[in-house]
Amino acid sequence: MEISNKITVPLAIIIGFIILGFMLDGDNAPERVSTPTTSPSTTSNFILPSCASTDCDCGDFSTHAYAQWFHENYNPGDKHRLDGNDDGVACESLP
Ligand SMILES: [Ca+2]
Repeated sequence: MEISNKITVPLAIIIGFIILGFMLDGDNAPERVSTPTTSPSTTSNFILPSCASTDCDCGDFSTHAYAQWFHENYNPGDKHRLDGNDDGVACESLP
């Protein structure tokens, strides 16, 4: 009995403080979660070259990034043959 009282009494005090803490916490208003409406831009600065409808060569692109962008988005199956060694990197020779 003595042991259980030594445990339950402090426990009751702690629970009392917790309940009191909730009661004194007047800020029960639900916090508004701001939902950003802006989505990350997925658009690219590159413009589809006119050769896209015919046949593009590495010479039609000014930079490797430009050729790579075209290769990944508009060159299915490497139909323009920009990736001769088929390693997924188009026009390695371009800067
Ligand atoms: Ca390549």
